[in-house]
Amino acid sequence: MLKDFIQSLPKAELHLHIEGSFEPELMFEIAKRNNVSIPFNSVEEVKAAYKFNNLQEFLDIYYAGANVLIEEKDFYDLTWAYLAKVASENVKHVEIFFDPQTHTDRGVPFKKVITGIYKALERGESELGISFKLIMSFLRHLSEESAFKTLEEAMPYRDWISGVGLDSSELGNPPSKFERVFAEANKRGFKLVAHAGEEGPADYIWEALDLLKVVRIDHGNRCLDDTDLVTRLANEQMPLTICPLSNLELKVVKDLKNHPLKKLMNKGLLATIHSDDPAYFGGYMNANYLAVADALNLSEADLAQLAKNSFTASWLPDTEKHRYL
Ligand code: ES4
Ligand code: ZN
Repeated sequence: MLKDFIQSLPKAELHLHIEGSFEPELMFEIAKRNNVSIPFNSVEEVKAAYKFNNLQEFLDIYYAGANVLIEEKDFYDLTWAYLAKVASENVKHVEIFFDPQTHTDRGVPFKKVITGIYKALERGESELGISFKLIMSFLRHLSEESAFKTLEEAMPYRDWISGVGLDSSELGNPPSKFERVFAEANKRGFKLVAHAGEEGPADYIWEALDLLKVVRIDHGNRCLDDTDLVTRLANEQMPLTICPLSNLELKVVKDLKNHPLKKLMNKGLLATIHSDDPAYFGGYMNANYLAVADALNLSEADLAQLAKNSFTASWLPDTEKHRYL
């Protein structure tokens, strides 16, 4: 069975927003202990509200859900629940995003957010054998100034953070808006990634490469609109972290049968499969592999290649990567 084959593959998760792994059951539990009200009466009601026509409709609900997270323990519990889940899916390595501004803008200190997440990641490494990297993502709908402020707030935790990213509302917020912040982050030794070409045009992918100097593109689906860009991405073996169920739920694709993954692979691009916001989009890593495998008739060889690609594209040292290649 394809399902068992997917389960058996060691995989690396490289595109996961930890706030997007917030399952309704845990949301109710944390809301209760923090005395925060949420506009839903049951888990079923929450899940029924998860119907999106585009990225912005999702983001509005995603930020509302995150309001429940206040204490260090909340971030710890969120991250631990995620790691326990993916340990059961044979995920061996995770490089996860957190969105500090989602929390600091509501008065939750940076320290509580990162300490909760980091302690859970350390426990995951020692108890579950899942290695990790942490990526701090700037919200692109906020200002350059706010991103710079966040970069400064992160400096006491420099050693805990491997890279910086760029997420949230893409259209109207091109990578160029953050050129100076990324240049500064680069100087400070952070690895750089950015969401580009999810809803936005191929031009935003060029900007992410040339202005931000990223080492991976998150999503990047829209590169297929531009043949010169495809050539560039293939020549550089630039990873594209593809999220099939996210693309389906946010109407980036109408049907998974139209998903560009197979085309990307056939053009020699380094595509990888990830889950983005699994609590909102209906599935973790294996569900994403299986959904796209079924829709596109992927072979076991294709799936094994995608799982290998996830390690190739990771920031594990070569010595550790090679165990999986
Ligand atoms: C996101 Cl799917 C997606 N795109 C952009 N930003 C995000 N933040 C969380 N999920
Ligand atoms: Zn994302």
